[in-house]
Amino acid sequence: MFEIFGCSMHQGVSNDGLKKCIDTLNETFCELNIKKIDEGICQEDNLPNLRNLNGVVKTCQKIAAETDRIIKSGKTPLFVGGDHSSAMGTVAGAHANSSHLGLLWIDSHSDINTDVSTISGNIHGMPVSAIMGFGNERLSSIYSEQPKVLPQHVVLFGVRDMDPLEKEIVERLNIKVFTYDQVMEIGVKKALGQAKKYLKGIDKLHVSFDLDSMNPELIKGVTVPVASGFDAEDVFLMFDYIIENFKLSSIDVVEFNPAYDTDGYTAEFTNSLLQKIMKA
Ligand SMILES: [Mn+2]
Repeated sequence: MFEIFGCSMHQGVSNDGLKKCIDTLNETFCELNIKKIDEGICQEDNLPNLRNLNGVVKTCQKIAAETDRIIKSGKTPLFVGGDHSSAMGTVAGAHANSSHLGLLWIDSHSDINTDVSTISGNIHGMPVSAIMGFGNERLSSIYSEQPKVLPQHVVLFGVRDMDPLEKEIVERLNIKVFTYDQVMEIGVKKALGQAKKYLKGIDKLHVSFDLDSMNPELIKGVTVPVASGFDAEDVFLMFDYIIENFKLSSIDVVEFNPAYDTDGYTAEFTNSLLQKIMKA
């Protein structure tokens, strides 16, 4: 059984539109009733390569504690966000309850920058490195000092935009990548079947779904859109397969930005995806 909660995290990309993501969903779809965790706001050191570091760390600690609590109560956390830096919190909470946690990162970006490779300084581009124990120590030691997921237990799924330095990190760590084109060529189900085989060493899976993995012509309410991407049918198929075939630890559905959701479809889609997961 899933327990839904969320955070309108925006400090990982400094975009004010994200601040309203949970309120917008709760007001538009009362039945969702997403329990809201407030962002932790801190005095900042104003590091250009780690923007809002203190606030991001403080917020992720809160998200991790709530994720941990939900799992220990026997339920499966379903987290709604907010910028993708929040996944450092959910994955840390999941790691506290799993000895070989796997990570399926469904995203148009690889989000694997570090404080050294970053161009923007936005922490929402760094969670995958931090989760594996690389990059800034404050980020990699959220909730526990241990790495949360081993590089060989990470799958990047649907990627179509990687910075050159991110490519270097992916190659150096030998991270498994399914680009969007590869997924479309072999089909969503077959690609996930290969991912499952690849992840044979894990005990539980954390799924982190970024709405920008989808086509921005359809899903306009995201902060960093990339041309092309999954449609609604692809994503529903994906979650059918995931729920049926993996032992799930926890799920994120993130990066809903109401400020860019000009036709309201991104909110509507997010609601139907969350409803579908909760009914599973
Ligand atoms: Mn992302």
